[in-house]
Amino acid sequence: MKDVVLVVGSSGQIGTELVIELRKIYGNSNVVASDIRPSSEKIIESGPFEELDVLNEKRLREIIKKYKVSQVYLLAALLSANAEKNIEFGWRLNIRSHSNVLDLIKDGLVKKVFWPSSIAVFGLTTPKQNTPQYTIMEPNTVYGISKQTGERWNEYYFNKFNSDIRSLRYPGLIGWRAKAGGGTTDYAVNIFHEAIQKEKYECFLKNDTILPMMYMPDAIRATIEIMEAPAEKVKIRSSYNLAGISFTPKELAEEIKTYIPNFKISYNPDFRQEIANSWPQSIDDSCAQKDWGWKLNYTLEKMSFDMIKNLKENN
Ligand code: AKB
Repeated sequence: MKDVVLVVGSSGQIGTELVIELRKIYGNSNVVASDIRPSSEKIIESGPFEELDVLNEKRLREIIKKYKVSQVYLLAALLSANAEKNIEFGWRLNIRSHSNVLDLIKDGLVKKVFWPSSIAVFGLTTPKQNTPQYTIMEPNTVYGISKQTGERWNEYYFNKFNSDIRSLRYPGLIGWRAKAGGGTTDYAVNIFHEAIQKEKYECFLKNDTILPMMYMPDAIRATIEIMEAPAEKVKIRSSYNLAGISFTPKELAEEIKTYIPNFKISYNPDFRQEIANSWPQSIDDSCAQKDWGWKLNYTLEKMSFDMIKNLKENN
């Protein structure tokens, strides 16, 4: 019998793409999409969708029982920029959603959980280049602190209760199916939309801000690969570094200009600059490569080509 999977946060940037891929693997009726907001037509029409506020533990448990769910992907969260604007809700959502889902696995209701961490777990005192898996971690954003707390809980639940929780420290994610939602790395998604629609973009980060990013097909593949890996290969139970590709807004704009020659970028840094300054510029993901065979596919060039092609064809 195939596993039944619940995706919490199916209307967001990752959920929109992950549900489609998981339905190809597990079958449409075995992947339950859920969100507090409606999901895309493609998701609602191709399989089950449940309205869910993940803070409502009773309703979460009802859905788990109704579909006999065995795996949960928890994607609901307030990202770095939005959490700074609403610190109490950011903390409550990010922490409570995580513990509601971890308790499902502790209570034996589900077998496996995926929970995303982020490069936001690092801070100003972390080495910025080739940031190691194990290093100083002093995050200074609500989002980063909540992710670091979550990582500690993941490892604690694994050691104490043998809970099979798997996690990746995502870099900034770039995809064409859904808009980015409230992060510091959102510029790298917005720039493509505005380049195509208006041939210009005002960036909220400085031109030379280097951040690690990843194209969504790589991120979705990494997520499914770590979830499908034999349990003994998942040696790190807090969260794995994922490197992606590191570039600046200026370099991305140059790449976009090869397809849209009239494209113009200007810079007007805001509060998100400070968040970006506290994050690593490049990441060492050799543990993910060694433990469960992770390999990146998309370069900056390949990603930009694919983003522009898909945005033009699908708008
Ligand atoms: C954000 O910018 O907040 C997120 C992240 C790096 O986790 N994209």
